[in-house]
Amino acid sequence: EHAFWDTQPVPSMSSEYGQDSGPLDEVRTPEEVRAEPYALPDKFEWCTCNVDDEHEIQEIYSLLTENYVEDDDSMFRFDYSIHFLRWALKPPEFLRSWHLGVRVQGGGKLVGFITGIPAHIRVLEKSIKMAEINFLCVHKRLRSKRLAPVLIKEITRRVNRENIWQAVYTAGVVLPRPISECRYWHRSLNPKKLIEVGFSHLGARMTMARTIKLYKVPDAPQIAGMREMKKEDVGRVHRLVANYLKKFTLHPEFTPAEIEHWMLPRPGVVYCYVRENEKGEVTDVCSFYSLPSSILGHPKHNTLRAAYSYWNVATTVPLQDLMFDALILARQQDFDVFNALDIMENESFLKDLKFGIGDGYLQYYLYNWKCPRIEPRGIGLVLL
Ligand code: MYA
Ligand code: JJ1
Repeated sequence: EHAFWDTQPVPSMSSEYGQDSGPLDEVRTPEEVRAEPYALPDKFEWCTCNVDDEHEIQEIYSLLTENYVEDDDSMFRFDYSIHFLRWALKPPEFLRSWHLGVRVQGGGKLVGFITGIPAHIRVLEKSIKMAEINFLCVHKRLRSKRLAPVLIKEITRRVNRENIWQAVYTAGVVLPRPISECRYWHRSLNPKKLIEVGFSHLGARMTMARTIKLYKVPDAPQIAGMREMKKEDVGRVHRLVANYLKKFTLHPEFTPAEIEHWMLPRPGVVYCYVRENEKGEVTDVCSFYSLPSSILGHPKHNTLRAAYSYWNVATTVPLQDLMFDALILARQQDFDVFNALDIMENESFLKDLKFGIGDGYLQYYLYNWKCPRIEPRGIGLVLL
């Protein structure tokens, strides 16, 4: 059933979710990890990608734009921008050797990719230095040739050489074995376009005019004092976010440098707004990132502009009011849809703010760590 995953330190699908936590593998030291890269099939070679190199980032962008994640009906494919990829792959303390590519031998075409970035992750009562694994991709023409297991083993080796033994990752597919199964919800901001491209459908007994009215939002934020986050806010946003995330069973533990990296606004990449009160205190923060999708084979529209809910903390207003402003700000920035998972406290606003449930799932996984199942509301981690 799972020729590869059955060899890995992950619980099997048939095992029970227990109450105990801890590593699944024998504890080792970096010196015990093989020093040589895993063997690739003939005609392929490993490369370490330099995302600062214009040509190399363009190759990564093309591989992903043409071959990365699609929805179940192959109508949309993620189209991470070059600026986004650099942001996602260069947080504080990132390692170049964890930006792993597979090329056709002789420095040829990039046909495979996988990445890791370092993060401190707390799960239940334990804080663990982990790798966050993302952007696993094999070119469509090379699918089902067992290249993915080699990419996963080689990134594991490179992570282990740094004395890191656990990883966290998400996927749309079910593998051995999810710690949590989450759902995507979608809030239409541009319903006419969403319907035209087949992202959503006109509801029963609904006209286009009624639908547009249903999803209309004000032109400007409704909460007094909302403004873009700036560099001087980093310390205060760090305290707000780091303290808030503690309430979730699974969450990252951010340093101020990481908050600056992940939350300071970057045009076209990440958007972050704070509420500053009369006393000059930052009391609330909301953020979202830009992840467009290519619209496959549509005569009129090429790109779906999607905003994804990121880190949100409300202390002086209901979370629902803060997220209503997030919708308004996303509409201002010309996004077509605002997406959120049913994680953290999102269930408290999804229905009232007219989000509808999507057809996509997001499974959360830990590598080499056994732990109890976690409900979506216990997940305090968003991976890009
Ligand atoms: S999730 C996004 C994944 N990418 C895509 O979905 C993009 C489009 N698809 C593709 O590019 C390919 O279909 C991929 C598989 C590359 C996904 N995660 O080479 P194969 C298993 C893990 O013949 P291909 C993200 O980026 C599959 O069950 N395993 O298949 C997080 C089978 O194993 P088994 C997956 O279709 C990634 C084997 O691969 C996934 O040509 C986290 C078949 O290999 C998947 N999404 O290529 C990776 N899909 O026989 C794990 C299929 O056992 C990280 N498979 O069922 C683990 C932690 C590592 C670091 C540890 C450090 C301590
Ligand atoms: O975007 C997704 N689904 C959309 C489009 C569905 C098109 C047909 N398959 C969807 N639309 C309905 C929205 C509607 C809006 C008005 C109110 C009612 C609802 O459901 C889905 C998520 O739902 N996206 C995907 O399937 C993409 C892949 C998701 C897995 C991502 C894995 C990433 C791994 C990276 O680590």
